[in-house]
Amino acid sequence: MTLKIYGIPRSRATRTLWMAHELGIPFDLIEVAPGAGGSRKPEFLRLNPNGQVPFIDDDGLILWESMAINLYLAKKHGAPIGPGNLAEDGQMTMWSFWSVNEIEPHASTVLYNTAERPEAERSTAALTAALNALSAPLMVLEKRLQEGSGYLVGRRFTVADLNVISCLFYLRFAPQALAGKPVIRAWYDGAMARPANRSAFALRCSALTLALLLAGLGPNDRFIHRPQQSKRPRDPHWGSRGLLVAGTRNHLYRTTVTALSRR
Ligand SMILES: N[C@@H](CCC(=O)N[C@@H](CS)C(=O)NCC(=O)O)C(=O)O
Repeated sequence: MTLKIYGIPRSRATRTLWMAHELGIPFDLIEVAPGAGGSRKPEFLRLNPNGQVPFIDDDGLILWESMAINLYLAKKHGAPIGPGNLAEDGQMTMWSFWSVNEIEPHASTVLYNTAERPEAERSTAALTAALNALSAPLMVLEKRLQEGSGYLVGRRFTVADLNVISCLFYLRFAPQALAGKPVIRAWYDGAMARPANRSAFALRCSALTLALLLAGLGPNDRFIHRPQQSKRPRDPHWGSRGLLVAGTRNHLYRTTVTALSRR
């Protein structure tokens, strides 16, 4: 049975979509928006009791947690993007755990306080503290990439790079975070330019994704306040070119418009 990926590109599901594109495997994207109007509906809570996306159904195997999903797919399909042996498996797991523990919480704080929250709710103190907290792990990353010829594991692009970059993505409105880190910068830019990344990320800008994002909002979702935002910095992965690519790529997906149709 074809792999089913639940989520929308404007969520952590992008990580899984990127992975699926890297592997070149067929999949169905079941477009479920995060939130009360989507992932927290009873039919989806039965599949992921956490009420979040992404989750997958791989021939009856239900998995949630974006990093675990990507590592599962990596192991299932193996090298080059997955591990070629147990040692690589360990290293890929290590970097993935490291990114959710050492990078993602602080990088999320950076995102909230540079773009995601309405300006009035942003905290300079929280932003500064998060950037400070990232300083040591980013040095670790810079050093590793220098030693590993620009990659984390096996001197090639793997799920480890993909998973870590998926967390670094939250720093896109705070370029100062990567100032003085030329190796990370080059590695990040190279990964974001990969055709598989382009295919997955292009859909973040599609009209359908945006409609579904709105459809997922429930009365308790804080995103409901977004219209109050006056200044949202330009998203480097957003723009007319993205919309064009999204339009032409849409046909590649066999899409079930779940969140909208069930509202
Ligand atoms: N640790 C989880 C986090 C998943 C998560 O927080 N997903 C968000 C979208 S990016 C979500 O579904 N939020 C909806 C909600 O919590 O109601 C993962 O990496 O998969």
